Amino acid sequence: MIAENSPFLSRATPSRRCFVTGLAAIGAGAVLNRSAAWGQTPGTGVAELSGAAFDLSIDPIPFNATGRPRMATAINGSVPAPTLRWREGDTLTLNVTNRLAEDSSIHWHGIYLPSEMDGVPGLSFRGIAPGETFTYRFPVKQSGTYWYHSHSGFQEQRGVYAPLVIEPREPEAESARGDREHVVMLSDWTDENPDRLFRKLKKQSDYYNFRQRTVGDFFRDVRAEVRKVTWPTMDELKKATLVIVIFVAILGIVIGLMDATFQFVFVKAVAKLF
Ligand SMILES: [Cu+2]
Repeated sequence: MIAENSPFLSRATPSRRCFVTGLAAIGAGAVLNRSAAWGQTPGTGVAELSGAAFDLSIDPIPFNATGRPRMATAINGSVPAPTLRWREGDTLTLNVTNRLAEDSSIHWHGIYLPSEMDGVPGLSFRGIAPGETFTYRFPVKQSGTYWYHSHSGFQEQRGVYAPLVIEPREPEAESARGDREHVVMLSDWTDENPDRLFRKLKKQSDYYNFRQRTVGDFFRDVRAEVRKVTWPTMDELKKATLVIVIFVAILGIVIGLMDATFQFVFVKAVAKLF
């Protein structure tokens, strides 16, 4: 348990003790992180959990990021999953319950821990079966900002990812502290089934590269083409006009529209202009 006045707790959850879990925390997180609300996906809160013991539940949830209702995969009802705040030196207990219809897992990205706690299925961990709760237990031997995510199927792409912030055991020097700390996590979302998306990319890696031209491309092309054009000289223009006039005159004689004498005078008059 962390003392109420510790810098760790006061920065993370000023109004409550540790072990904040469940949906209720999302509301609390949203209030505490009000300044970050502009970055949230509509309909989701920014949850933040801190302490040394966590109950995390992986569930499917209805999700609407684009106006088209879809299903996402959430932790404790949150997409992205709740930010976890740990403290260097603590030994953590993380109970992760899989409420999906398929295997799941949580991989603690970049964290030093025993291999069986790493959370990558197929190595020294078999994954978390549907309905099962797996307890991760390990000491925190580092500090810094990391992230955690599912390592099963495309659950990460569907929402099972979040930041991990580990406070150093020794408080930072006053001079190294900012006035306020913000956690920024960027991600993207597709309404398309990520399995299908991946299959398409495996078959054709440029499938989503539409090669659409832009207005900028058009003006670049125009500039390049104009540079290539060699404009005719005045002399060349005059000669071309004369050729056309003679051609029209001969055509006139051939089809009998004009009198031959008139033609001759006409052509001579035009030639004089040059
Ligand atoms: Cu990872």
